[in-house]
Amino acid sequence: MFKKILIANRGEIALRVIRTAREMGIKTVAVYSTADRDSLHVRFADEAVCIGPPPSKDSYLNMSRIIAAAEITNADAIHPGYGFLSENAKFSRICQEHNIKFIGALPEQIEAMGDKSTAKSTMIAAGVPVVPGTQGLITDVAEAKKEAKRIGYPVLLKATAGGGGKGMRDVWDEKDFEKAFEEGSQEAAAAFGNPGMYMEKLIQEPRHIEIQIAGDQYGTFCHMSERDCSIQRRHQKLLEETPSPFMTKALRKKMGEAAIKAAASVNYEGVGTVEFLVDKDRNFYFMEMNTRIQVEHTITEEVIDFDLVREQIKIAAGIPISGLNYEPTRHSIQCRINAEDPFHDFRPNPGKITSYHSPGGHGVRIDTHAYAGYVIPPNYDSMIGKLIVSAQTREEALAKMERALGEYVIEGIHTTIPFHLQLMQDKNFRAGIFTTKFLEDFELKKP
Ligand code: MV4
Repeated sequence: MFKKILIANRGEIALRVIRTAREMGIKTVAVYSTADRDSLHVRFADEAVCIGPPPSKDSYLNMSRIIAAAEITNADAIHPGYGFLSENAKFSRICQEHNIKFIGALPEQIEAMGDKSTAKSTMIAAGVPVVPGTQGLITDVAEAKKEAKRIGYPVLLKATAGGGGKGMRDVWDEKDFEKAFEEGSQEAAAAFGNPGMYMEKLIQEPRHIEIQIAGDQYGTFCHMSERDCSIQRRHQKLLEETPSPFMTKALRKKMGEAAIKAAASVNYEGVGTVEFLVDKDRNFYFMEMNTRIQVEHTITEEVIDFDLVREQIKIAAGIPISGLNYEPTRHSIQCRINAEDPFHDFRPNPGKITSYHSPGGHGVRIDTHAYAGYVIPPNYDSMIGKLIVSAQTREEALAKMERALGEYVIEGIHTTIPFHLQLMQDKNFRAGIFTTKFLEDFELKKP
């Protein structure tokens, strides 16, 4: 087992990793930018190394400084958390070259899943269902138009370097095809330095349901239930829950098996997530695979009673997994608490938390780095915490979430708490009737 893990991240996820490492008897090293001097991850780690100024590119994304910090502290592994370098193939490779175990995917696995069009071809070969569309990239617009006619409008043009919907364009009529293609491709080139585009049939009113999986170094895999992440706003998830209200036992088994096929096709090692779109008839289609621990991993931990970070560390250390698949035994919901003003277009709102009181009681979990007096720096993600509740049924979990949100006091900044409180009142949400379009039509009432 590792003796010392460096955590190449900040905020709640850095704390999350430190907690499990301590339980496993593993020492921790925090790295931090000058903006994060007073952060809890710095205080809770056994050692801390300042790696640079506030901009991410000079600190949390600076590979040579992070490797240097690992070398001077004698860390034998690096946990990248989510975001930052967590899905960076080059960083995974550099860790390998320095004999430091990257607690995440191997470079080849990250590369295989990073390019969406390539990933899709890999899935077709592996027998994982994908949305009908072009095989590979669009090189000839006239050809692509013929193809669009064959699969039938509406179609969706996607950037192969994609993520966050950048470069994506839906096309409802042949006359709009060329313009959408040019615009999408230009947007992708500007955002990712890669103009490559491919095309799919547009799935209307889909749900976003993802499957948590794990694979070890010996080719054993398991699936660990699903998460419904349909409640998103401009590709930012705000609430996740498991089980999905749309799930059936039969569908879970089918999607779990497909997720394992997807992971096995790239010899995946570690914990990962396979994202699917699910249509109204419960057809499901591979969307992408995330080769990292995700923000929403917590709800899975609650319903299968399992520490996913511990599993990540064990797999990286070469310990085999059992290969048993998991069924949820409870219902869990996570609300993301962001320093944003929901009444002004979710505008980020960094600053000082003047007072802080967090909810508690049975079935309530809070993963956060926030405290009274903490100053949220403007340089990073606006998520300051996650409120997770678990109960025997969805009804009980909803009631508990509403109660916990009501107890949560964060003063000095605006947060997404009022948004979540209103969401809990929504009739369709309460009934489990929602798709990825839900928040487009959701009307927030001014207080
Ligand atoms: C789609 C789709 C409909 N049809 N693909 C959004 C981000 C990206 N990685 C894939 N996305 C979508 N792909 C087809 N063929 C709708 C979306 C989509 C979406 C997916 C999941 C969660 C929220 C979403 C919001 C808008 C669009």
